[in-house]
Amino acid sequence: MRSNLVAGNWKMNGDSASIGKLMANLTAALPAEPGVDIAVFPPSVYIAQVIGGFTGSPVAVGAQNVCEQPGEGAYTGEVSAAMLADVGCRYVIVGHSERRAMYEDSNERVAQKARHALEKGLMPIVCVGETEVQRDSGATLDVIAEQLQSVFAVLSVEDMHSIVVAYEPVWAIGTGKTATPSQAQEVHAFIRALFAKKDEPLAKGLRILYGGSVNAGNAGELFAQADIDGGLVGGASLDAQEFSAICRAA
Ligand code: G2H
Repeated sequence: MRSNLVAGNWKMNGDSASIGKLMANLTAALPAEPGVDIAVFPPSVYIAQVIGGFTGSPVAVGAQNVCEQPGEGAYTGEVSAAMLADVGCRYVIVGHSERRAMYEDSNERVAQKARHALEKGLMPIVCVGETEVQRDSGATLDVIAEQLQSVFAVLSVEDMHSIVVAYEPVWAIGTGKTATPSQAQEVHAFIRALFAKKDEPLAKGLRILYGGSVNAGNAGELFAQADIDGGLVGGASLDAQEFSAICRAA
C-alpha cells in the first residue's frame, strides 16, 4: 500500500521572518497525526532553520535542488547531496521544469542528481512533464518516456524503490491551469506502466505525485485518481491553511 505524500515547494520565496511565521501557522493548521507524508522544500539557506523548527513534527524537509557532482570540491555556488543529508534533509527535488528550462538541467544531469542523492540516503523526487507545445503536438507520453529513460539508465531497480516521481505538466505550473484529473491520471498510469516493465513490485510501490497549480479546491479530485499518490504543491504551499487543506485531501 502506497502512502500519499504532499510536498510543498516554496521555490525562491520568503525570508527568515516570513518562513518562521509560515512554520508556526503550519504547525497550528496541520493535524498532529496527518495520516499522510508531508514535506516542505525551503530555499537552501533556510533549510537548517526549518529543520530546527520542525523537530518532532510530522513535517519532513527537503531541498529544491542538488549538485550533480559526487563528493566535494571546486563547484562554486553548489550544494552537495552529502551536505543536504548532513543537515537533516530527507528529500530532494530533481529535474523541476524551472531548472530544466532556466538552468540547463538535462535528462542525464537529472539522473545523476538522483543517483548522488540516493547514495547519501536522500529520497529524490524526480520531476517530469511536457510543455504545452509538446502536448498539443501529441508528444506528451514520448517526452515523459524519454525523461525517464535517463533515470532507468542510471538507477538500479533497488535504487528506484527509494524514489518518488512527480508529473508536472509545464503548462500547468504557476499558471492556474490544472490538468484535469483524467489528463493527469492518463500520464500517471503511463508512468507506472513504464516502471512495471522494469519490475512489478517497484511499480506498485512507486509514489507518483501530481504538480501544477494544485490547490485546496482541486486536490481532492486529483488525489482520488488511482495512480495519483499526492501532490507537489508550489504557490498554494505558501499559505498554511491552503496547504493544510491539501494535506487533508490526500
Ligand atoms: C509546480 C508546482 C510546484 P505551482 O512547479 O512544483 O508549482 O503549484 O505553483 O504550479
